[in-house]
Amino acid sequence: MSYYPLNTIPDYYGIDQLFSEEHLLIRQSVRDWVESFVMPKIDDAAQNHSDLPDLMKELGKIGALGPYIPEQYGGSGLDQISYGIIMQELERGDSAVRSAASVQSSLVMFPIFEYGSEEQKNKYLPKLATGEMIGAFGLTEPNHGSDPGSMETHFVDRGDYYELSGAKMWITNAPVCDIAVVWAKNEAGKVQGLIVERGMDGFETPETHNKWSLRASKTGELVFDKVRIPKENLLPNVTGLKGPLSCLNSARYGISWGVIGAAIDCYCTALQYSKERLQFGKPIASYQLQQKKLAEFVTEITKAQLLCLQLGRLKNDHNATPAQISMAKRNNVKMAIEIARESRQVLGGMGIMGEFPMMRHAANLESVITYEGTHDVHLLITGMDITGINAF
Ligand code: TGC
Ligand code: FAD
Repeated sequence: MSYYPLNTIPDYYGIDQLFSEEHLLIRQSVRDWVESFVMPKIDDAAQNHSDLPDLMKELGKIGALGPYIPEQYGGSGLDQISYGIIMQELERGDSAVRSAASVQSSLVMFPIFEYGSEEQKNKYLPKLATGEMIGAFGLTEPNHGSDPGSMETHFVDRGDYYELSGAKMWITNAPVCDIAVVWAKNEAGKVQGLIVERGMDGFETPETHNKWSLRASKTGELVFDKVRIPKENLLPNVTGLKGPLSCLNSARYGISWGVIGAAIDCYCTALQYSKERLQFGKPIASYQLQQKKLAEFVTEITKAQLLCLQLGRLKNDHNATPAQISMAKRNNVKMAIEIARESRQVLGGMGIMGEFPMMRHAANLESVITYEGTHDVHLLITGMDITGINAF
């Protein structure tokens, strides 16, 4: 259970009036699920560096996996604003929960739906939508993070099959994945996507231990030692870096919404605590310095909500540009991490304790500000967009 009454979750500008009945129903059902499934267990999971049991199947049951994928393939056929709302509610619980849903939806189901053959869609999407199958997305490598175009992982055509060699690093859900969508260079040096299945000879997924961030999420490597990939596992309908980068557009959009949830959890906790905690004979909420923090939190959350709503509308119309998505990802993650850090101070010493969410969110957001393009990479994308000059 959350520490604060759920009716204190802010809608300062009446943005709810701009959502449809369906949007509000979706939000309520995901919010209820987070209260019952995530909130009671998340501190233990993060403290113990373990994931929430059956998380992916539970996410499948509430329709959080591939919400915008057509129902024909097991998705829910929802719009982009619904997808954003789901991400916001999940990340109010924990960034690890949103990460699980966004990797599965935007980085595994999306490329298979968008670039896969009909056989690939029918084989993988329904099982990914229920969480019966867990997917991972391999783009980053030990030597190439912000610059994925220089990747070394490659495959060669051996006649009956492709032979894949190389390694990916920092991969969400690698240790527990059943399949991985892996981006690698063909013999012409062009990037293509391959679906690699657990159990293929030469494919290993060692776990990355001792993270201080996203502790309720499994992270690891994908290692390929001359793995034989059946030819039918190549994604046939995209070649070039735009393949993986288009998946990132969808995931970054979801993160822009998601981190608002983490900020809300911190703000609502700080607001409630500040009204209960007495110092010098008065609630600390009565002091101007604390009010300044709280007022700034709700202002920043409201601005982020409006940014996401308009971005969602653009996305529904297929008009959102990658640079617009970069702006929202960068702005909103920074907003959330600052609220997590500052709101911890409102709780004084209690703010460092696991029974309150701030330290967990702040630590998680250190990953979120780095993955899916770092804070600085997104600034350079905006810079390039407005000046026409590439500063990478
Ligand atoms: P550049 O030459 O600019 O572009 C190469 C080709 O790609 C096209 N393109 C895009 N297409 C679709 N969407 C986008 N956002 C695109 N950005 C670029 C571009 O038009 C071009 O197409 P074509 O047809 O001309 O070939 O590429 P570059 O090598 O200079 O790099 C550009 C840069 C730095 C912006 C890009 O590589 C980048 O975004 N780097 C950051 C890497 C990143 O975000 N990695 C994320 C890994 S996945 C992850 O973190 C998952 S965490 C999940 C979780 O747990 O939630
Ligand atoms: P680097 O690229 O080495 O960057 C280091 C620093 O240099 C950064 O501050 C960066 O902004 C800066 N920098 C780089 N280039 C420039 C430049 N041109 N100008 C100025 N500054 C620059 N990847 C996946 O493929 N799949 C996943 O599922 C996935 N999950 C992840 C989960 C976690 C928990 C984490 C932490 C990462 C995950 N990643 C994943 C990887 C993530 O996308 C990368 O960490 C990220 O893209 C940055 O790459 P890097 O860590 O190699 O940093």
